[in-house]
Amino acid sequence: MKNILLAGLVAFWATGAVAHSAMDETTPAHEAVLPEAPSEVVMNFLHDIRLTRVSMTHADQPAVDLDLSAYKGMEIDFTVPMQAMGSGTYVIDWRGLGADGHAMTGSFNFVVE
Ligand SMILES: [Cu+2]
Repeated sequence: MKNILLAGLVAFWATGAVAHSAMDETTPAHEAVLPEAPSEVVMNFLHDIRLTRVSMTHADQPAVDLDLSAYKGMEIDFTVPMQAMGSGTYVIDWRGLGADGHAMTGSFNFVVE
């Protein structure tokens, strides 16, 4: 009985997480091709979120965490400085918590020529 209840709860959480299509848009846009690397990334969400970690991977470099110290609480739009590292593909991975406590993660990428 306990296992059935647990399975039901896990299914509920999974469905809840999927129901949040959290990201509205990003700048640079996902899969954008840019002539120069930007100095910041902008992430616009559909609902307030507390970002807990944003990391950037450039080409073959190890991931580096971006500075979220300007944001302490729930926000809907984030502008996060990033260090330009030349041409190649940049992958931004983010994770955070929604207002109801659901963990959310996502990723977008762009290319600098
Ligand atoms: Cu939720």
